[in-house]
This record gives sequence, structure tokens and C-alpha cells, in this order.
Amino acid sequence: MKIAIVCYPTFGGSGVVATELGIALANRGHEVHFVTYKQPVRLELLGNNIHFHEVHVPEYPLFHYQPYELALSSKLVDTIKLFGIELLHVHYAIPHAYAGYMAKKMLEEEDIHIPMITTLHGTDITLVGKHPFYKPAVTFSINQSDVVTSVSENLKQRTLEFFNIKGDIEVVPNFIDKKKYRSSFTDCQRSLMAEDDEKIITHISNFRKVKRIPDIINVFYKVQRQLPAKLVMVGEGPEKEKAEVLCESLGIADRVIFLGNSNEIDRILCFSDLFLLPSESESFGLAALEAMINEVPVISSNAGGIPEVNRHGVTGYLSEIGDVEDMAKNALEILGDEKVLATFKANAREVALEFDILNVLPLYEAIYQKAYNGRFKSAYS
Ligand code: GMT
Repeated sequence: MKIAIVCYPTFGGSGVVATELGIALANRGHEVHFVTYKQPVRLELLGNNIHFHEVHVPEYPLFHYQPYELALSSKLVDTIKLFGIELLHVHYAIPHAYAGYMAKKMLEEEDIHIPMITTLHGTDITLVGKHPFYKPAVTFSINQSDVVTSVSENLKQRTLEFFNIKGDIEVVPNFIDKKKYRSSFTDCQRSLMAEDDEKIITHISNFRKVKRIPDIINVFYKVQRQLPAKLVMVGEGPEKEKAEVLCESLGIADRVIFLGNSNEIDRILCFSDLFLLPSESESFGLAALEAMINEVPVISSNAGGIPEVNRHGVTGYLSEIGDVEDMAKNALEILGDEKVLATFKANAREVALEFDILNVLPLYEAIYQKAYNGRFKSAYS
């Protein structure tokens, strides 16, 4: 099938999922066209089956805000016609579902009928989408999608709570590709990060407020008082500077390494012993799943869809949001005993394998086929 994928091309989870999905679809023989404003960060190889079309928004002094949705919908119309695209899959409702709907309507004028799948990722619903400024447009674009999927059961329920949704929402969980994650590198270069007797605790995110970065530092502060440890912080975002200041003031700056954004997540996770994700909102927690497939247990909050990924007492532990005391206690329980650590590590990988792309890709392919077969019907008719 010829599929156009719209996503954010950045390090954010939704962009990563969309990119990995596109790559997997291309490997299965589908022709995939990414339409976005920059080549997605995880899209390294453009081959016969993978194409990238840049959405360019020309600057015009009259525009106080540049009309990205307009440029995206026009680019979609052109790309769909030029390459004979059969299906549109938009990731993240704002503004992609809105722009996709406009493209669909423009194409209908020319008797071209393209089904649109919208995948909800989290903040497009829980944070931005439900804001009164966006809510009517988000509700409309969800209701006009031919199929709506959400990355967790929790996100589905929250979407149904916040919006007046007319049709069904199908849960298709996020995934990893087990082939890409070897269980051990021959050399993780652990010695670059820590001494032999030190445990390595890792956090990866976009350092936004919802990630509760100070909780990570405070959990680590408590842990490192009991056993030798290093904290590796990966990513960039608005809370990063404050986190560096907090480490200074707690006197642990020499034990916390801020790495910035990285394309080598699996290398970093390869030398990690524990992953921290104390978020106050998380539709799924892809970063936790990536940790788990690399045999890294997870200490997390119980927010949103995290419990669907991190299993309490099996792959790690869940605590109430903000309960740093409990998180530190749980971290010490896992890190303090090599046998316990080994069990949690093995469990983490085993549960992560449930989310292998081989199990998830057929769900998307079935949805695509059904939507394509019903393309002449209007949404939810
Ligand atoms: O977590 C973020 O801030 C990035 C955000 C995004 O929009 O890319 O991630 C969301 O989508 C990911 C992929 O589906 C999920 O794994 C994250 O849990 C979700 N983030 C939130 O719900 C806060």
C-alpha cells in the first residue's frame, strides 16, 4: 500500500513511533511517504520504499503566525496526487488531523478518496488538545478521521472523557523492534560513565514540566546516599537548567551527567541499571519501554498509561506521582541486591517483547486495509 505519514520530526515520542512505524512498513514492502517540516531524526536511510517530502512555509511579512496547517494540507494534496498515495496516517492530532481533513476534502473535489487514520499520542489530548482554544477543532478532526487509534487504553478513556467522540477508538500500543536492540553490546563503554562499583541510573525525556525532573534528582539524591551511583540525564528541554542548579545545590553535580539529545539511546541504556520516569502525565511511556527492551528495570509514577507498560513488582515499581520517598525505597530494593536486579532486568526484557513490532504492525496493517476498503464511506457512517 502507498501510505503518507504525517508526524513531528523531533525527538518526541510521537515522532519516534511514527518514524519507526514507517520504517517497519517500508521493510514489509509498503511505500511510505513522510510529509513533515524536517527529516525525522530517526529516519536515517531513505530507500526505494521510503520518501521524505518537506513542508515549507514561505515567510510573508503580513503573517504574524506562519500558516503551517495550510502549507501541510497543500503539500499533502500534491504528494497524494503525485505518488498515488492510498492512505493517510497522521500522528498527533494537532494540527495534523486538522490539516489531513482539509487535504481529504480538497481531494474529494477531484474524486480522490483517501482514508485518514489519526493516532493520538498523549499531550495532543491531555495537555494541549483539551485547552478551550483548541478543543472544538480537535474534537472535529478526531470525529472526521476514518479511524482513530490511541497508544494506550488509558489515553482512550481520557479522550472519551474530555471530548464528545462519536465513533470508536482502537488501542494500538507503542512498540519496539527487538531486532534493533541486542541484549548486550560487546562493550557498553560503561567505564566512561561510572566506576565499577557504581550503579548507573538513567532518565531520558524532553525535560518538560510533566516529566517532574526535580523528582528524578531527589530520588537519585536519596539513592546515592545509600549506595555508590551515577545519574545519566539524556535530552534537552525547559527544565534542564533548573535541574543542573538543583544538582549543584544538593552537592551531587559530580555524580550527575547531562548528555543532551542523543541518537544512541540503546548504547546509553546498555550500561544503565535502572530507569526513572516519575511523570505526572504519560499516555504510554515509550522511554520506559525502550529501557525495558534493553534490560533496564523502571521506577516510575503510576500516571496515565505507564502501568500498561511497567508492571509493578515485575519490571520495576510504580509509585504515586510525587512520592519520591517510595521511589527511592523501590530503587534501593532493586539496586541493593544483585540477584534481585538480575531478576528485574530479565523480567523487563521479557515484558518488553510483548510490544515487539511483529505483534503490533499487523494491527496497523489490518486497520489500514479496513479503512482502505471503506474509503468511499464518510467517516463513521
Ligand atoms: O512525552 C512527551 O512529552 C512527548 C510526547 C509526544 O507527543 O511525542 O510523548 C507522548 O507520546 C509518546 C508516544 O506515543 C508516549 O510514549 C508518551 O507517553 C506521550 N507523552 C505524554 O503523554 C506526556
